[in-house]
Amino acid sequence: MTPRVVTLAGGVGAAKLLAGLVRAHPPDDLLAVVNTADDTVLHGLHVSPDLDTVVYTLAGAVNPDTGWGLAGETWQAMDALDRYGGITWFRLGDRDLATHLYRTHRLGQGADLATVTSEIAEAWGLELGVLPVTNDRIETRVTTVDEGEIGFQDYFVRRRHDVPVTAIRVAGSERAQPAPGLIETLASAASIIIAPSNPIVSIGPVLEVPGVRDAVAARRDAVVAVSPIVGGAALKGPADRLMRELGHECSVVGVARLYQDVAGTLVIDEADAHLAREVEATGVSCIVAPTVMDGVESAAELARTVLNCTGIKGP
Ligand code: FO1
Repeated sequence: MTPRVVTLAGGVGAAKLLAGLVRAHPPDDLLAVVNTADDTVLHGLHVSPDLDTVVYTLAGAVNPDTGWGLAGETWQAMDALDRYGGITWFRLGDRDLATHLYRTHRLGQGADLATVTSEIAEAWGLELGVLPVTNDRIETRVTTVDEGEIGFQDYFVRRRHDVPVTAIRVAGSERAQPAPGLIETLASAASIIIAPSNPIVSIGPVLEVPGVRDAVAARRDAVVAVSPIVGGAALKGPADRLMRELGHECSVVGVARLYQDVAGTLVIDEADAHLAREVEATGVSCIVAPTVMDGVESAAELARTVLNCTGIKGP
């Protein structure tokens, strides 16, 4: 059955909202379309951080302190790698490694990323659909003031996203194909949610896959975005700094401007209630609601708010 509620997702913020959505709506009617431009190849292994954050979070297995990787992890492989001076700044836990070993093995057998992702999601007992936005390799490349253009994980992890950025591009996006069935699913969706992920490096690459932005824009009245910016700041990660460094206003109004062609409604936190009229002035309807998810109950509450915006009544 084609899922009626489609969520465009990045990593941690999206995973939290999805954990609420599966409590507010039948999971088999939900599809998460996930950014893969954070993906990287390390130690010859294909790592898909946003896909894994979504799967691990919805499986209740994610490291709750970081929002990525597995809870209760051990680091024997990383410690052993230090002996050789191998790459250990990107922390791959011993059980997390199994995911990358399996994914790399299956891709090597010729399976596409969507197939492998559904195998991994099913192995973790997930009922909702988890789909990479494309099976093709796309890669966020970040131009920093001191190193020039580097990979996303070099920026985000090795440099701790603590270096000014002058440009962002998604290598490979121009020739990437949307994942099989994605365009049709967007066309027939009752509700499309843009999760509170980084608009520049998480949602941006999803929309940049040819055909996706137009397919979402065509359904603008059914599209509800949740602002990842609260009180002028990101709750986690560099979204606020990246918006400023790339010339966008770092506020819910700036988010509305980024999404105004694809989202008919933007949900903002009560902390930004005073900006609701300015959001509406961009042509995007504005809903004020608690958007800070400090647990699955608040996430489910936000999910119900979002679903109600598009006329989908929860069970
Ligand atoms: N983020 C970090 O800040 N440090 C890490 O060592 C790290 C390792 C890592 C391993 C697997 C994985 O799936 C994600 C990992 N992340 C790490 C998060 C990753 O950088 C994500 O891309 C960000 O969370 C942005 O989505």
